[in-house]
Amino acid sequence: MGGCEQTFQAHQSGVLEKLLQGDSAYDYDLIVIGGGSGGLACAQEAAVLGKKVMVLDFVLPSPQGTSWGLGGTCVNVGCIPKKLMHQAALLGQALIDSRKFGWEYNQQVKHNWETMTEAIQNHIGSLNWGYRLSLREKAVAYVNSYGEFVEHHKIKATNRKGQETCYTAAKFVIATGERPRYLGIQGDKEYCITSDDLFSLPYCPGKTLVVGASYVALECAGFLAGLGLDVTVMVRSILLRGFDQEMAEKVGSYMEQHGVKFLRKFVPVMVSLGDIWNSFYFLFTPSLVLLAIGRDSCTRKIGLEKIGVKINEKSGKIPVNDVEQTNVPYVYAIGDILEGKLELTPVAIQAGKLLARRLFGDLMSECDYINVPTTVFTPLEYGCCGLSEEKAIEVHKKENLEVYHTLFWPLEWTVAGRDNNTCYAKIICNKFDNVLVGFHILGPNAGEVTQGFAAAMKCGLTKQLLDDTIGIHPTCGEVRKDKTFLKLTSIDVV
Ligand code: FAD
Ligand code: NA7
Repeated sequence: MGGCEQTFQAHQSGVLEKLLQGDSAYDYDLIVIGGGSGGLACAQEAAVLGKKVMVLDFVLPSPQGTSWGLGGTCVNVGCIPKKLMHQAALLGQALIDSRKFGWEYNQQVKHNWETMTEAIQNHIGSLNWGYRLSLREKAVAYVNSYGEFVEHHKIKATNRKGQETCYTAAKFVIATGERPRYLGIQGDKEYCITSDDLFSLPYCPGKTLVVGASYVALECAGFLAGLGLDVTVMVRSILLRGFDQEMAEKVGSYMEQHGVKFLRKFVPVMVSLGDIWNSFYFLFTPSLVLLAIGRDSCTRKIGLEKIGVKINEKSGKIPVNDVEQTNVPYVYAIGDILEGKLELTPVAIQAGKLLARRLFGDLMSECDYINVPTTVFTPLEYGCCGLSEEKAIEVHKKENLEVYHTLFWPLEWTVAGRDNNTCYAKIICNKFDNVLVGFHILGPNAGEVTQGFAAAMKCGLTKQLLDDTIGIHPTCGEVRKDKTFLKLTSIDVV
């Protein structure tokens, strides 16, 4: 229909032959580019469903030369080492508390960075190995090469030695994640490190300047200070952009009370050996500068323009529809590179698994990106699910909302003599149906507490149901009769 010219062209380019032969004309049913949280979940699920699958994973070394094994950001330079270092800092606090609980010890207590880092890196090594094993067991072909589209349905894989091999597939999933951004000022790549380097740093960083004020910056600043280091955070504007600002300020003030310094409304303009000049041109001399100023999507050097996959030119993110499909129908995308979605490991995993089941199984359900819980592992942990107060007001309007809050003192902190009137929980409800649209908690084990609330919110938790729920005593998650959430009114001073 419509003339034969395009048919001749399709014949000449080989497309027609492939169309007639069906998917069997390709080397693989599915090639996944990126073996991180999302990519591995998707590849393994597709293989379990009987498909021939390949995963390409390649780590370009950081400007400081750091690289790592299979598993992506979370396992190697994200959630896992970060939470373990947070735990190391919490143990330091527990040691202090322990004396109040009767523990007596004479030895001088000090922290050994090298011992911690080696133990964490060994654990990561075992996880890398586990992933390789798991791929082998499921017959997923793993290729440690950099993938780049060269033409429709065809990818070039370049290994460490520069050897190139091409592979074809019926479908592709892009799961290439993000890498830390640099400032683009003199000396930044030479003298600064990022989270990509911190967790395997072979020496104790000493006096540290953290540039940036989002969760990666505050978490790193928090555990470094918890390990006894002199830490300053350079903040351009606000803390924890995107999170509830009342909670963000409380996170910051707890850190400040516990030894972290904040340089507000500053940006660095130049870094020279050991020194950093900021926007007011005074000199700061830390032993280490850690940049945590955001992350760039790895989408600009993978040949997307060759096959016509659209990206947001400004952010580098890939827009997809509700089934994670890009504008090129056989190419899908998941994880941190998605436009407008949450950058979290469980989100990438869920999206990857469901995508494979929709493509190759009989499942139809889509990934639900609403009410995804998360936790910021700062010294005072902050867990949340649903909307921040600012976002709730934007979406539902202030007059349609009711906000309840409570301060609490964890039992474990009482005998230890730790801060009273610091741990805090807040819920934001729709005035008309009483449904919770936001849950926020600051306190120990905030992640564990928030997970349960997230399940309840998925079931449509209301304030009434929360009041009717009997708590587990004594915990931070309970909603006790004497500590029930109070309505936040304009006369409340929090
Ligand atoms: P990634 O896990 O980043 O995987 C992408 C992989 O693709 C990488 O291995 C990369 O090297 C590879 N790759 C890139 N380009 C190519 C190519 N062309 N060819 C072959 N391979 C390629 N999330 C949480 O849920 N909880 C946390 O506590 C948490 N903490 C974090 C702490 C830090 C410091 C950071 C940086 C992130 C944290 N995250 C956390 C976020 C989480 O790590 C990411 O959301 C998650 O890893 C995203 O998974 P992904 O599959 O999209 O990409
Ligand atoms: P984010 O969430 O993108 O935040 C970046 C932070 O760095 C934020 O506080 C910015 O301040 C600050 N920033 C950005 N550029 C600069 C410059 N030039 N100078 C000083 N400060 C700057 O980044 P994260 O690394 O914390 O996290 C990104 C993702 O990685 C996250 O979603 C996780 O999935 C893991 P601002 O508020 O813009 O003034």
